[in-house]
Amino acid sequence: MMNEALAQTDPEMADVLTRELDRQQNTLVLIPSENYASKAVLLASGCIMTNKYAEGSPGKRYYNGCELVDRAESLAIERATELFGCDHVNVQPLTGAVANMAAYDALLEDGDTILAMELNHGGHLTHGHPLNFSGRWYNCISYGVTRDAEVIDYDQLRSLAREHQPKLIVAGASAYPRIMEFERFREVADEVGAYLMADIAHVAGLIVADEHPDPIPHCDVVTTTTHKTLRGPRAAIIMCRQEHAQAIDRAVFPGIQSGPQMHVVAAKAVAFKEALSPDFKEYQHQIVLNAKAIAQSLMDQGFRLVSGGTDNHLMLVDLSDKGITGRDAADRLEQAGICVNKNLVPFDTQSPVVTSGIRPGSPAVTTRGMKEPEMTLIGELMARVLDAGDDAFVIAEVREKVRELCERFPIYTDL
Ligand code: DSN
Repeated sequence: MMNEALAQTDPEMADVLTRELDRQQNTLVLIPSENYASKAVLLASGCIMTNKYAEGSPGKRYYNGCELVDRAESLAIERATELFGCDHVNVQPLTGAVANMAAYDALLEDGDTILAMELNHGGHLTHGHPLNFSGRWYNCISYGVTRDAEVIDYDQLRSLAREHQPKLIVAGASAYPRIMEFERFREVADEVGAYLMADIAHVAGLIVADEHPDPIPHCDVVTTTTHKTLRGPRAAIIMCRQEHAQAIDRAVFPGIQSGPQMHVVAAKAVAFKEALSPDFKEYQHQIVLNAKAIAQSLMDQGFRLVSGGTDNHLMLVDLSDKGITGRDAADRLEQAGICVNKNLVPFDTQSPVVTSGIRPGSPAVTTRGMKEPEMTLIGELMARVLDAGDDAFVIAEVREKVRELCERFPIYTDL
């Protein structure tokens, strides 16, 4: 990766990348939307196809010289179709936000009503936040979680759907530690004649490994990023029923995007091949076991977890009774070499830049080969830091233990 050409052309950037490699190698990454892509995926992401324009789709391009990018995109399509069992897939979206934009554009007119999960309760910016295109272009109504059990309030979902008659219901979250019951969403959608879309960006890997319920049989459209539990390149795809295929493809191009990033499409194909392997199933199973082990360890140390635990790859730690905000907790953990993100918890009284919680997850540390004993230790180390106040000695001591742990489970040793 850090080859001579880069070092000669741009030593400053070569140095930045060397240091970022060192950071990733020597940090415990617990951000649940991050992962370590394989060397094969990294190689494809930086491949020769970065040079090629390829508007259109395989066999129907606006540029010549597309024979081999056609093959790359066809491989991505064939493998995604097999992996998810979908009717149709568009593998060109650059990001999850663009995939959601294209899905809405294919199904809706401006001003139509969308019913989606509240950001403060675990939803996503593209699910109707007033500052996002979704909240500005559509009439967005939000459902959330119950106050007591902190799980999706399906009664509220139904009554909001009856009241507002949405054209689209979105099932999906970026900070929800429990499973999504897509069948129940479908029942509500059918009752009010709405389309149903699932945004499975976080749990896509779990779904293909049967560690989470499958949305495909229940949904008109399913979007996902490819770099979280799926462990591919930083990008997205859109899957849909055949009846929506043409509208989805047109929404992606020429509706929103022009030239697709064919090097990233090639990397998606590689990631889908990896995800079709039996090893990937085992990896996803271990992600869930590991998340449960971190959750148990934190609860054993006296931390409150939203909904009392996790069924998937992440958990929300509510710090409101600990005298520390999510922002300060994440900053303090980073000093000790543990990288998490601050996160709103349901009914949070803090702002999104401060928050009362953090959102640890297990995908990246599981990629390193760590199992339950290491997860228990990670929970203990987190608790030591969070309970330590500004005690620099404790933070330095934990930093050393984190370094030892990272050295025992190395990554990218030959980059
Ligand atoms: N930023 C992603 C996450 O961390 O969940 C969502 O876009």
